[in-house]
Amino acid sequence: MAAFANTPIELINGVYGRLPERAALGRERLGRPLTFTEKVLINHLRDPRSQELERARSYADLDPDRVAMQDATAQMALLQFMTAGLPQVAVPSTVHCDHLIQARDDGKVDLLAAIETNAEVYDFLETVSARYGVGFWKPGSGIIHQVVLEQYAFPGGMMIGTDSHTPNAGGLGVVAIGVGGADAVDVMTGYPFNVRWPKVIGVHLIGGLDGWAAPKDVILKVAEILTVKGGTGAIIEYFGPGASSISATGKATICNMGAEIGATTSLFPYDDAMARYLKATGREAVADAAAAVAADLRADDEVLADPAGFFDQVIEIDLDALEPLINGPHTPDRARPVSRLGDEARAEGWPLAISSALVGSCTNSSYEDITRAAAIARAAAAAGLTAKTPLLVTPGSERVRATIERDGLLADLEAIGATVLANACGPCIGQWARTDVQEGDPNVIVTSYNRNFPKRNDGFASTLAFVTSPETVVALALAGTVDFDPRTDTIANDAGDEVRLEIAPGTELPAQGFESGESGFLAPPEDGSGVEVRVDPASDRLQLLEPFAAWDGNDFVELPVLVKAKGKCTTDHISAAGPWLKYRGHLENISGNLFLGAVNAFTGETGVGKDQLDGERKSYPDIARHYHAESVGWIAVGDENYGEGSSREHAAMEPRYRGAKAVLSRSFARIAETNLKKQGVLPLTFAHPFTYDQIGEDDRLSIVGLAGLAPDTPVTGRIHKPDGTAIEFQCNHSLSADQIEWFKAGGALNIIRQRQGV
Ligand code: MIC
Ligand code: SF4
Repeated sequence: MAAFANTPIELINGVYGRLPERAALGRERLGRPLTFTEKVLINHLRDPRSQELERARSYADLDPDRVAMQDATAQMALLQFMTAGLPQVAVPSTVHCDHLIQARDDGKVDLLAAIETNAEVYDFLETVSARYGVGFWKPGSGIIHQVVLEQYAFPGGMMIGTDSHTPNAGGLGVVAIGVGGADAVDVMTGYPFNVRWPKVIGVHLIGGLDGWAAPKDVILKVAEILTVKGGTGAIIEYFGPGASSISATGKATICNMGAEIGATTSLFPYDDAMARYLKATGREAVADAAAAVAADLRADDEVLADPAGFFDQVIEIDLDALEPLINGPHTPDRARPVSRLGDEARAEGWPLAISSALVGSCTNSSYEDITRAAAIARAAAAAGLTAKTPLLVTPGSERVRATIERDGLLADLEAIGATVLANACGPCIGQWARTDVQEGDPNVIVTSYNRNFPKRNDGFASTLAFVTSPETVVALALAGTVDFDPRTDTIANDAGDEVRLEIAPGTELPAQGFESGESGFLAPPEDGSGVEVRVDPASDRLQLLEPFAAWDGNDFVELPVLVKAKGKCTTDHISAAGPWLKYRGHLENISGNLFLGAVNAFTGETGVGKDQLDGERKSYPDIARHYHAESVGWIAVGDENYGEGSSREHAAMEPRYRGAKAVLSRSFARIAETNLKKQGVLPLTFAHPFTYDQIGEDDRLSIVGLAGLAPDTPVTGRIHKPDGTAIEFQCNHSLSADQIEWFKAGGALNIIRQRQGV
């Protein structure tokens, strides 16, 4: 498969060529007009005539146009692909090196250090990409989602990416879904992508953003309304006059953070803002091709006229009335207007002083974002202000970096004291060599990122992180305190004058066009079969994978509970990032972090439980290692929305590797649930949420009747108390008939291997 630095127009023409006919087929089959979401999905169905299309029930087989992988997840995805026996990937695919660069000094120095520290991993990713026909974006080229938006996304396209913020491309009208590596392997091996046919939530935007309100505030508001699990099983489709008033990159911000409400993805219909962005990024032909099928790159008129009749839920947001918001700490749906944070902080006993302010991440690092942030900085500097806290800025891509440098915007930010970091994830994923505070120091950071789970940015549980727009981050950095409303409050300069900050409309696109910066793309050779892929058996960062064993046909009987997690158990709690990112290609070593962040429901401790084999209290990874060595299977118990957050399949592969048989929870986040299924671990939800409360530390759990496991049929479990009594309970599962086969085979990859004859 040839891989290019952009999506060939022939591929796009192919998608558009069949779009009107497929949309007509969809209308005929469903007997009604279609949402935009449905048109894109129907246009990518493997079997559009007979695929069942019941929202929130049917599992659909889809053929995405491309696969994107970032370096921290690509390692496991490609290690799995290597065992599937294919000579080349079957669908255009790319790898993007963005997660492994640690922020320490500044962009240039940090990039060079990362190239040295991660040489083995980058070398593996580069050679494995060359070998199997995958395009490779070098470290420094940018964050996967910005690069995808600039180079590959096209309205009406469909893609999957091994990162939960893949929906960023919805800003250009793509159905872009975040997945675990095993899903990517399906598509790269020519099998369809299997996902539940979604519900569709419509968000009607009216009015226009003004003053300090930014696209980020739209999604912070939606997160407040829907909460971290309200989007589960749904695609969020934006529409209305307010939608077309937002730039393509602003739309991308909104779609990006749809991951925080559990949505399968989010998207906007095609409009002039998208056409302008396509043209500014050198894709005039794509804009022209899209214009020719524009009627099918949005919902049908009947849907727009009566949204409530066609969407499962409709939310209306008046952009004129939107106030700048700031969400946190610990969860991205805890919203309040920035004007109220000071009072809340006082009431909660949170520090008012800000210890660091950070602009960037895949969510908010576009040219327009930086123009708004830089304009505030420029006016503030002219009025004699500088930032009162460290201000760290990560450009989203090399293209954005080179352009903002040329246009003097970096200089504006530096003039108030900002440090420009590498074009990478950096502190957003704990790649932050922070020395100004230590564990235990209560401190507040404000970021324009998307997630704010405990320990995520700097590894410290005592850091409280709030997410907001880049412009509010800069304002708060200048004020140095969260007790500041940028719309009304003033800041004293050195001369003692009270300065009111100015907010100006951003510049959507650079007047002089984008600079390309240093090219970061490496195309694979036409024939990569001779390329040697290096994995040193002695490496502590990379390890070839062994297939997992098939299910032995037995019920799970009286298994210990490794962990019963209380409250949030995100993928950051299950498999932390930060310092652990270095083991993302080594299943055994990364299993050293298993459940280190989980809060023990029996004791309230973090990361520590009781080993049922020897009665000792140890860290969860140590207990799991012990059970594994003794071949004792085990079960994990979770609370609501288990596995929220990232797509990292390590959160499923590590338990699988260490002998987990099932995860029982009150509810699951979509990607985490699929990842467990893919790896052969049963995700089960309690039929009665109180069952969770009945499980004690020394209890054993059985799951019985597995030979009869069938779709839509509950499963029976038993809690065995130490006194010999037992409580029976019911669980539900969402496995389809095909997914039950994954379980029986010991994981979906084993089925691909069997079919490939390896
Ligand atoms: C994240 O934002 O949590 C990450 C790091 O980008 C993850 C992927 C990973 O863990 O590698 C995600 O969002 O999927
Ligand atoms: Fe990277 Fe952060 Fe975006 Fe994840 S959310 S892809 S870590 S910038």
